[in-house]
Amino acid sequence: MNGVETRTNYLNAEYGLLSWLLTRDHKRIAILYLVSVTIMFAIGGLFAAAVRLELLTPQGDLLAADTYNKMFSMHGIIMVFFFLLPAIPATLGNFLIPMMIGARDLAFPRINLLSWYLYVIGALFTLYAMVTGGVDTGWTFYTPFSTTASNTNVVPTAIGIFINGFSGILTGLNFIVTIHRMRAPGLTWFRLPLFVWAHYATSLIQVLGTPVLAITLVMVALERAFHFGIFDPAYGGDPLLFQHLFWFYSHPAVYIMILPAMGVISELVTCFSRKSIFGYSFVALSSVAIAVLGFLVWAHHMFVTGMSVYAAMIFSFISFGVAIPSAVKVFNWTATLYKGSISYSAPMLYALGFIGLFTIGGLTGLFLATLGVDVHVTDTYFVVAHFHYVMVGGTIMAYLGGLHFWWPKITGRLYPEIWARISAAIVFLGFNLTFFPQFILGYLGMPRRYHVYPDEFQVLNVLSTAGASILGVGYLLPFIYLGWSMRYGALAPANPWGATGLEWETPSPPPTENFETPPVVTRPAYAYDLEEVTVG
Ligand code: HEM
Ligand SMILES: [Cu+2]
Repeated sequence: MNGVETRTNYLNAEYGLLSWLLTRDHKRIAILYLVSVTIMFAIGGLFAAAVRLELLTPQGDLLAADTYNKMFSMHGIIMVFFFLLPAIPATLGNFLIPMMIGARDLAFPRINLLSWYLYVIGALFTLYAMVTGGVDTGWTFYTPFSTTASNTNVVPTAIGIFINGFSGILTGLNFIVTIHRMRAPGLTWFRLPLFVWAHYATSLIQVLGTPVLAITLVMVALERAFHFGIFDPAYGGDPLLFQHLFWFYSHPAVYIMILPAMGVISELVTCFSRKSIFGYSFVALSSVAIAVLGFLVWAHHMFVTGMSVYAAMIFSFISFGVAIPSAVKVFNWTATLYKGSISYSAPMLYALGFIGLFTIGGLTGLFLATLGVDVHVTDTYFVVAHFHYVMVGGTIMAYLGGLHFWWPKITGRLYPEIWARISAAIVFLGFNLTFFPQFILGYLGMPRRYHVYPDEFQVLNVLSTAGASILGVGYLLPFIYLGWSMRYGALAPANPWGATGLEWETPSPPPTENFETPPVVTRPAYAYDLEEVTVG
């Protein structure tokens, strides 16, 4: 009993702040990220609260117009670049990928630590830009507003995002090399956990796409400082070029946010239905298909910018294509649940919530990809509702589900199941009350990014703000009880869920070197059916 507590693990192997700040252990770096992205999530959440409070009434009574612009911009920038993009890969991915493939660490442990420092420096730059005046361009930095009209801190914010971009590129490179080179004997590609496949595909986008964003931001900065005439027509530039470059990165980037989430959901769905995942290789390869196809559809964000109708039709058509691999996943999860012996533990509640919300988010993406519909709802709350369904209803649900699932492994403590289930229910209800009315608002024509609106939209906005308060409570509860469990939670066994996967074969929390003896893999992933044969 006491043995569990006194055994050396990555948490108690070394003491002191420096042992954390200079660590090369992927597990400790994952914790550093966990703390940092949580802080950023809280800051981004405060900006969201300001926006939602302003929208409680039709008048612009809480915030002045330009303050409101800064609030939603800083909300979007922090949430997208400093929370959604790194949340799952940098915390769960960092912690789990080496363990899931039976390795001691990532291929480049020092580069992993450097990635965290780049994240922190990028975040500090951006926060500095925010406290010294903020930025009002929205997270999309559209030109010519960002290059010529805005007199806010565009350049320092862009520098912060630029630096953070290198954090993502290096993490992606690290994952790719690790997954190629460091798999345990017997761990063939088609025995890899789907979480690893999803991160492999995500890493491809990070490495191939992020440099485009980085260069684009440099061009915005140069244009502001020197009027090179890249985007400014007055000097021979093209403001639409910015949107092409931005969305060439940012459409694939939405998959940097959702693919790791899908990886988490695959793990949860098989574990809590005690069945091997339906169509494993389709789920695995659909991640790669999404990563590749995601680079071909950027112009569906630009249907109303005056491109030719033929170009628009082609981009519309390809956008439908990119929905197919996502639909394959949803279909395969559902088929896995079918006749499964389902347990409704908190992580599974989050997974089921994900499937429902992501389906709504994805299907409304098809509405938007439909030319005629998009022209009607572009830049309305319909778009806001769509991407919140995928990014908040998808990514954050999966992140919370995964955090609960692997919490015993990470901390060596169990969390209180009842509280976790209550919170999952509150998050689900609060989420739908916040964002569903926004579909209707958008359909009725309420534009996004306005702080004053006609009276007839108030009821739906009040519902949305009320929902946001409930959602806030739902997010606050896990902070409290997960924090509590680190000290008072029951000690976790190595494999509290009876799950398959190498990470469950090592003690909770894992020793510094992950495995006492390097594992050898002899089975496919998710051999839940085989498990029963051997046990029974
Ligand atoms: C899978 C995860 C997805 C995420 C994370 C996501 C995210 C987003 C975001 C952030 C925006 C708004 C960009 C802005 O600020 O203007 C957006 C808009 C859009 N999304 Fe998605 N999306 C996803 C899936 C899809 C799918 C599957 C489709 C279509 C097949 C789609 C089609 C669109 C279109 C056409 C727009 C542009 C709407 C407009 O501005 O008029 N999305 N999405
Ligand atoms: Cu897109």
